[in-house]
Amino acid sequence: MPCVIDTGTMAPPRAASAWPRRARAAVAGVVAASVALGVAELIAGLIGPNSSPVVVVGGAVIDATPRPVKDFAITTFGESDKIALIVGTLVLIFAFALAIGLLSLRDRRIGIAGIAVFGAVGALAAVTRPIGDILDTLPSIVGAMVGIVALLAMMAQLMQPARTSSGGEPSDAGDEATGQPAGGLLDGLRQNLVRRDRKGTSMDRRGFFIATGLAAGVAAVTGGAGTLIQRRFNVDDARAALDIQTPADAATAFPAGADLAPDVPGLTPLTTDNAEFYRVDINITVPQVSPTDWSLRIHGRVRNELTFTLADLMGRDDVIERDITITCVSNTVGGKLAGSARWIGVPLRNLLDEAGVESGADQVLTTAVDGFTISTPTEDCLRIDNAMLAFGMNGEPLPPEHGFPVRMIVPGLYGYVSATKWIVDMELTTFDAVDAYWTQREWDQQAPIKLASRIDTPASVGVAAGELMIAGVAWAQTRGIAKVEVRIDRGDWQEAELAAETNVQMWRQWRLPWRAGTGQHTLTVRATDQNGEVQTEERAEPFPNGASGWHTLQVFIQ
Ligand SMILES: Nc1nc2c(c(=O)[nH]1)N[C@H]1C(S)=C(S)[C@@H](COP(=O)(O)O)O[C@H]1N2
Ligand SMILES: [Mo]
Repeated sequence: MPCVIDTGTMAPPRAASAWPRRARAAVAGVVAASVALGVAELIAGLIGPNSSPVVVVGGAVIDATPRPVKDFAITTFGESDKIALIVGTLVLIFAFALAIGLLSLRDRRIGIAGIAVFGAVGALAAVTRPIGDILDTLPSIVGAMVGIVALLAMMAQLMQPARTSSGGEPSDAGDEATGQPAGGLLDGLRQNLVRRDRKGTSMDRRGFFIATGLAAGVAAVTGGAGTLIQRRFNVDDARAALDIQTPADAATAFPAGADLAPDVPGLTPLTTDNAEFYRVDINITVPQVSPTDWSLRIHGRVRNELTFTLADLMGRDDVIERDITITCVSNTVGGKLAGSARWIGVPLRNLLDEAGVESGADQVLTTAVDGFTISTPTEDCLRIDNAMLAFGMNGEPLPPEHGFPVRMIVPGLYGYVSATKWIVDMELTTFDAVDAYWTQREWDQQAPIKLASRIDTPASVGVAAGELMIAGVAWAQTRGIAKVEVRIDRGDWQEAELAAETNVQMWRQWRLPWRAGTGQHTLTVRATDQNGEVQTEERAEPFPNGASGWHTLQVFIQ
């Protein structure tokens, strides 16, 4: 490139405050991209939030991300992984837009092509989403078209032909001042650009700033209006209007001593608040499913195809309420991707019995509105007590981010093979016939939750010596926890006190008093389930069927 000198720094002092032409071109690129995104949001507001280019491109990126990168994102950003993705996508878009602006200085066709590519990527991502259709390409296409118009309008102001031919534009003087040869492509431009009088220059600059300001205004208004209109898809009000009753077959009251958290600061509460519950799914925005439009079809290898509305499910007389812990397979040793709630729903076994599962249909394939699929062994759906289609969570309708209006819960199986949120379809099929979302990506077909224990307290740093409590939770779903042991430094295993048991499908808290001396200590925990299985020390990463190993914590006591 012939023109690599930063005119802003090389120019004489008087020009230092002025906007160099290239800076303005870069701004034009970024503003044009903002116009494209804003207009696209507005149209997505008319069509549906799943057509927003940021959402569809982000979704496509999530789907295409190789597993190690995804694991890295989950472990690095945790539940902020989606925010990280959006920020990352926007940074990329604006870097691209900046380059488009600069290249438009050479040739406007590059700018046009650049924004067109930008629109094409959005349109392609939109149609190839699992739930995408051709209409979903509109926001990207129209957004890109308006973005191109905006870019051309701004560039036209930036490249006003000369009015007179005396003097040079201060902000462009740097190129000349440094004696850089005006290279090939830029020759024509420079003839137009650098030879102007002061008056013409300031007028041109004013024209550019007016055009850019107008475009930025269009971006803000369309983007803002789009975001507002998209709120009409929001189901918060419809959700608030639903009344979730405690069913006759309610969860049993917790026995005394089941929840040690009130007495042990830092210990995970027995029941996780809905607002605190971990969230893992493939979506950038939370799917909004209208409870009145919702229905679930049970079909495939069944004798009776059935369809249920939410009212059908809520009105049944076999509704149950149960305390169940659910866990993500991506949870690392000692990780927080687990939570316990009081779920209300209809036993899966009853629904499948009514549908009449044909023999040989070994897989229940469920599909959600986000296009996500989960395969669950039919046998587990029938055999595991309290496997259910849930519509209530801790006395409320399911929160939108946890699958409103209906999700599946199967105690003892990792979420990706059991916990379909926003479920709309249930097909009885075979494992030979189809793979679900994560099994297509090589995670195991069968994924029972592994025996696990975690130390929640004390904290690693900032704790003073004295009488402390080591405490945490352990889970061995459907088998139950029999024992938790803690090892302090190289000492013997000491048996911790277990909280009273609620049920074998829920985690169990434990605690061990510790007279802590100053210095560095290593705490290790292991659990034993009610079948006598001792938690393995052998370390395994989450892929392909869940992490294992003892949770070890280094604490520094002051
Ligand atoms: N529709 C849908 N359901 C889904 C997922 C998803 O991406 N989409 N993720 C699954 C995974 S991997 C887990 S661990 C659980 C998490 O449920 P939670 O977010 O309510 O904790 O939801 C499961 N159900
Ligand atoms: Mo998960």
